[in-house]
Amino acid sequence: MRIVYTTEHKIHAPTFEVYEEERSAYPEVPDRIEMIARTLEDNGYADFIEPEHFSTRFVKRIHHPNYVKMLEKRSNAIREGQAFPSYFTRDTYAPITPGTYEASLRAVDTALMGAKLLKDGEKLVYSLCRPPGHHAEHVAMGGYCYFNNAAAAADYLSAYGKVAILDIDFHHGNGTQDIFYHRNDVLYVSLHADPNEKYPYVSGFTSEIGVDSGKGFTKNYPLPLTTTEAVYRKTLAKALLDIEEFGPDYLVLSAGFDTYIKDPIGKLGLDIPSYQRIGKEIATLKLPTLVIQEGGYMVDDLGDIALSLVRGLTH
Ligand code: Q9C
Ligand code: ZN
Repeated sequence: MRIVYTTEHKIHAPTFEVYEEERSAYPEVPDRIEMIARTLEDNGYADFIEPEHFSTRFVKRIHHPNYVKMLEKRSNAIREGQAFPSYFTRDTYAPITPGTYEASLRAVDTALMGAKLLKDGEKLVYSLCRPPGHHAEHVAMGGYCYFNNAAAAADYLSAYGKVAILDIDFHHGNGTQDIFYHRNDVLYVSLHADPNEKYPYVSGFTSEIGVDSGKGFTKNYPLPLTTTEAVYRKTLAKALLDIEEFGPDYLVLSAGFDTYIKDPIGKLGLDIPSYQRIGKEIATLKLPTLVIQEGGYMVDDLGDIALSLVRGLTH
């Protein structure tokens, strides 16, 4: 397994989010990726590669050019503090800091590099993207996300075949859904906490199935907060059937670890060994697979969770 990683994610490090009118510590910290990288390396997954610099043309295929320009300008203009540009943000969970644009571009590069390796014949690649991406919509940031890494990778791969995106982050990937809602060459399937209860609140319902020729190519599986591993895997089996029926050439796995039982933001009934079993089930698809890092906030355990998932995907 190749691992795509760059230290440049560290230049994006917001200090606070706004939550219920109060400032609170920002949970999407650089240590998340460092922990995963170090644990994988210590356990024999040491084939690290730096992402190339891809053209921003790839970003502008999935985000409005004005949005891309805004993020560049606002990041570069800021001297201290954080900005929340009203028109282009969905919530108060994606502050712009001086390093946000550069780091977000490098996260997209990290995803695109993985996509390129898959296109060139690699069977499993793990792109250690940070900041995460699946809440980033065509014209809006939100939920710790600025550019949609998984969407960039899926769009890149769609030139070479049919692509399925399986999103197992705790939260619904409203951004990824938004970007592919009208398309039938990229299937988006998501398992996530019931949006009646959890962020992003306004999307991720079963009634959202796509639009125009994209109708039927979005599939949402909202889960109750009491979901156990058994229920989770039963739902995953349905999602995998959707993917098999679609018959893709590539799989992009939006891997968030905030479904972990000890996660401070998400949490469903999954423990560390659960991820190995989940990985094993996903591997039954026998598809070239690109893992894209999304959320997961229990920093101390993120490495072990990633390792567990990778063991499942590779055995
Ligand atoms: N302070 C991802 O997992 N709500 N984003 C947090 C707690 C926002 C999560 C509220 C959650 C966004 C990529
Ligand atoms: Zn999440």
